[in-house]
Amino acid sequence: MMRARIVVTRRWPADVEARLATMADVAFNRDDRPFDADQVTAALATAYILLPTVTDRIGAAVLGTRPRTRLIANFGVGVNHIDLAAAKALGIAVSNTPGVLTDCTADLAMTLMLMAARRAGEGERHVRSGAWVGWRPTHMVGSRVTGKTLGIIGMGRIGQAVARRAHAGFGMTVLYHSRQRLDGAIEAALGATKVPLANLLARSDFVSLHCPSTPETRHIIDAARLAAMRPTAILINTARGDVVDEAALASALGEGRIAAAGLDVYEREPAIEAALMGLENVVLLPHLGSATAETRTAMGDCVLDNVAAFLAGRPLPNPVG
Ligand code: 8YV
Repeated sequence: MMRARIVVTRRWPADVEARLATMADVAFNRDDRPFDADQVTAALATAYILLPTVTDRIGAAVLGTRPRTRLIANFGVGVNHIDLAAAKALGIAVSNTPGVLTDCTADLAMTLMLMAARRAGEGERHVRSGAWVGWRPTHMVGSRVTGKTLGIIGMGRIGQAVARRAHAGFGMTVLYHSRQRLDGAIEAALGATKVPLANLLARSDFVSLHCPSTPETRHIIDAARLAAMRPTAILINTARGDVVDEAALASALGEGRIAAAGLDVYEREPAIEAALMGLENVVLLPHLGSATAETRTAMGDCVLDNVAAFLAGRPLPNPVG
């Protein structure tokens, strides 16, 4: 019997790759080099199922080549790199991996908040440079996190997980901006209040982004919204790079119009706005939100669940679009 052909675009945890290999005829990407547009097109032409990640651009151009692929099961929750409308028009199903990376991404948002407020990256660079001459009362003074006000933009699973940590662990006041209002009991448990975006920006000591990247959220933090933030405020982005106007952020940080930022994602990954690279008041991480051994295995297993359901003709556990 012919087994379904599956193409995996990047290396995955070895145990998950081994499980996948028992399910179908799989082409793995052993050297882990990112696919270019031609390779994505070729994969779509031959694979019954494609297993991509955020590093693959599956836009209208490659989908316009009339692919043989019937399922795109994404390794990751964000699907802004896939043209969902074009896939739908071609009858290609799409799935993602929600839920399994919520806690790790929320942990990383807290990491960035603490690092940016307490100048941890700058401090580490200082020690390693050999410039540290010892303790003094005025050295590398940051700002307190405990008890401050956190504004969350996008109050889905990850936004709520950040709110839980901030409220229960750090006694923070939580404001949020979201399309939908949370259930009153959830709001009470998280100590969270829904407010208009302008109000959130004016009141928050920390602003953390947890919305998906869509045409509506693109540059939701732009020059005007940065100007509406407090001069002492800190911006955190673990969502997608293009929800922030990176050039405007670099100007605001460089001119001290906001105090600091912590970024895990960028508009043109892996490229980063040159002006950000020289600034001490920004923490720059290489898209580590879901990067724990436990979560990467869980993400892989979640993709496999969707593949197994598809091959068995059952509904996808995590359909998108
Ligand atoms: C993933 C992410 O590692 O799942 C997401 O949306 O941003 C990351 O945590 C990456 O996207 C894998 O495709």
